[in-house]
Amino acid sequence: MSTVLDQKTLFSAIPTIKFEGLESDNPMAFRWYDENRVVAGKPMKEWLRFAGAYWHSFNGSGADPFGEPTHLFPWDSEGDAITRAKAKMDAAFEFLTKLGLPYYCFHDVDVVDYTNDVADNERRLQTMVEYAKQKQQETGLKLLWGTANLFSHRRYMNGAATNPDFHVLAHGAAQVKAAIDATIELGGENYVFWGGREGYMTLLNTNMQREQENFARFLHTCKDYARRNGFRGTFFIEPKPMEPTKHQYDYDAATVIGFLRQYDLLGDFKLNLEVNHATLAGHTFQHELQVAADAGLLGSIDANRGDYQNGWDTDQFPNDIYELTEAMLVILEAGGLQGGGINFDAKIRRNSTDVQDLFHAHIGGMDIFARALITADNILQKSDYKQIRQQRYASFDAGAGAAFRRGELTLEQLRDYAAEHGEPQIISGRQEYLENLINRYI
Ligand code: XLS
Ligand code: NI
Ligand code: NI
Repeated sequence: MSTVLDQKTLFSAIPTIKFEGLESDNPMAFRWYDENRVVAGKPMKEWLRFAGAYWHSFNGSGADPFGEPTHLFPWDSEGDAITRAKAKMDAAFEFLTKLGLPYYCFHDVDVVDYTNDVADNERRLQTMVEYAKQKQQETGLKLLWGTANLFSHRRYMNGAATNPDFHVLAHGAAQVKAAIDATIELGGENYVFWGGREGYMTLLNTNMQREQENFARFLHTCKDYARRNGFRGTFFIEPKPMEPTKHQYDYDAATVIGFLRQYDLLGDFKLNLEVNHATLAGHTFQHELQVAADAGLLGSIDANRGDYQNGWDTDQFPNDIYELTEAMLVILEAGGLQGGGINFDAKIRRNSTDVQDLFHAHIGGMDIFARALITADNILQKSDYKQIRQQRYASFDAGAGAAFRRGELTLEQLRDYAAEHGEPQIISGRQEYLENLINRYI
């Protein structure tokens, strides 16, 4: 069956997606994601808090630098901006509801077309916020986070908050103000800053220090506005090392944490970590999660995966059980995500043109996370995984090792310990054992 373009909404022929379990061979059912099943003391849906991404699923046309759109949406065809935006929102809520996704996320410009007129854009977004509020009430869907797109418009070609031109920064601020108003109005639980063009193309024309100071001032100003207006959620920074900009300031989790600390933003901001951004930065996803968790800043996730044969942000739907089991180990040990959830920042391929493709993509993504959650919980509960890692550091738990940790040993005393105790034993890191253990529980 292929795309039905003459229907009012695209998704009316698709049934509600249900959990059918491992015996099922129905591609339109969940095999692992059983939202109320309790894992590690909480229903799955509370650990995972899945969200659909407006931009990929309802705006992503399949166009690429070499080709025109392949995803032709019925809501794009008729009427003025608000009429089209409402038709799109009807379809979006129908889709999200059929999948049982509890949350959604959007950028301002995803919801309704913007012009160059600040006041007109505010009115458009406000109209759509009223409409979304009604839809949220009808369906019980909630907004995981809102954000403003400060990277697509040509004015942002040199950045928004880090633009060398103050006038451009002010336009970015106008968009963020309206997006924060919308987020508050819709009861949004978080607000995201992804700095796609906050960075530089060449240092030859860039004063990095001024740009970073402006960036920090901008974030403070946005945060103060939101707090004054009653926003109690968390702000997330989403790291990404490059693309579209050659070098982005929010390079990776460690860089962002340093930035937040330097500019006194730690109290209000946490991290939104994306799988494909981690790999672009030369890290594993697990690494980024662990860095954030260790700093107490593990806020939210943008779920997707890269293509490991090429180097860009392909935003494919997650399907790597090994990668996600390791990720869920970190998340479970950290006690879960702080305020956030799992947003599918992923798009179906340009040549995936059936209505069902978008469903298959999300079903697969939700199932793989559910399976990873169950697997990771089993590993933590039933295996010697935790014990092995703890044991590796046991020499610091007592005696001289513990004294060192308490700061009681001088460099001379450390030297004497080495001299007295001779050569240390060779102790295995047992990597292959642990890798097999993960596979055994999968
Ligand atoms: C792009 C980013 C973007 C953010 C939201 O690479 O992942 O989609 O999540 O602006
Ligand atoms: Ni993202
Ligand atoms: Ni991305």
